[in-house]
Amino acid sequence: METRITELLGIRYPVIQGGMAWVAENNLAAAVSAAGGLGLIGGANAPGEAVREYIRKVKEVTDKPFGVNVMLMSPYADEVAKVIVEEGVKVVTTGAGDPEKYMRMWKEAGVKVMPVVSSVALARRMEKYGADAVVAEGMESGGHIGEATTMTLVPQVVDAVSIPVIAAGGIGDGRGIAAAFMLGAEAVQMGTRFLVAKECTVHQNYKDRVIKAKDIDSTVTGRTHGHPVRCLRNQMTREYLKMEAEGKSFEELEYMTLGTLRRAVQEGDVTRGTVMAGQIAGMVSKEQTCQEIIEEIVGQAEKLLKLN
Ligand code: TUI
Repeated sequence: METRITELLGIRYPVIQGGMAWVAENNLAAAVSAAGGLGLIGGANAPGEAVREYIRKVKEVTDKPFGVNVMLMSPYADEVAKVIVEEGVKVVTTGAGDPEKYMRMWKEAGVKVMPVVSSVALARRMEKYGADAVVAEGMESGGHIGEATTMTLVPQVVDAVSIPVIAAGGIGDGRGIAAAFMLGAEAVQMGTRFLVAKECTVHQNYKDRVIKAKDIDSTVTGRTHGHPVRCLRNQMTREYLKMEAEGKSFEELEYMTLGTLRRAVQEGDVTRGTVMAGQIAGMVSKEQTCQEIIEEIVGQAEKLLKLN
């Protein structure tokens, strides 16, 4: 399954791990990279020095390529963007915004830049600014999402740009990879399937909730305020959606969700915490190592694509 992406990044398999906030720390990133994919450290809302520590820990255990995801709504995005250059990180992905202001600095430092986009317009703009690839993410994904589905977004982005496209959102096994390749993608990014990886240090309650989830167990909060976030239904989402329907302000709703992702990820409060996960949660049935996950899904995809 060699593509322009495996060549660009120097990885064995065209599988990239999502840079999930609070979840994608050094253990998961190192394990995905060691298994031949591209592991990502999720910068999320962490300060630059915390991300530096994660980067150093990954470097200690693997010499395989790995990357960092910069969450552009973070108050620390500037710091994290600089730490990436200082630490010689080879690959960066960005999310939840337009990374234009950092592109020159990263390109000059030789960092491969792969912004996550949820529209053709942003994909085009990213190509113009010198992006090496784009991750086209459909609204099947967990966390902060756009409007288009993966099935519709990926081929439209593929037609609009010449740089390689990585498909994300709703991909959980080899069938998803094969489908994404049929749409013109040259790699996939997966988050939810790696959430339950053995090396992923998210609280066991969070993993169990994902494993238990059915096809329609996720919902989207924040649509009315332009900050849609996909997460699994629980007491938290019910209260949020009720308040949203009552017309509560963005500030009030933001205040209500403050710290709730951390509460779910670290404390295992899957009732009142925010359990971000994608629509494929219903397909995730067991914990596996990153190597087992990657080898299983790549094997399935190769068979479907008749590559061996
Ligand atoms: O970034 C993500 N997913 C995320 S970030 C995140 S952290 C968070 N925590 C609490 C509340 C909210 C977020 C959790 N999940 N995915 C990549 C992604 N980026 N999806 C969509 C976009 C996106 C959306 C709009 C990228 C750019 C954009 O517009 C930028 C512009 O100026 O046009």
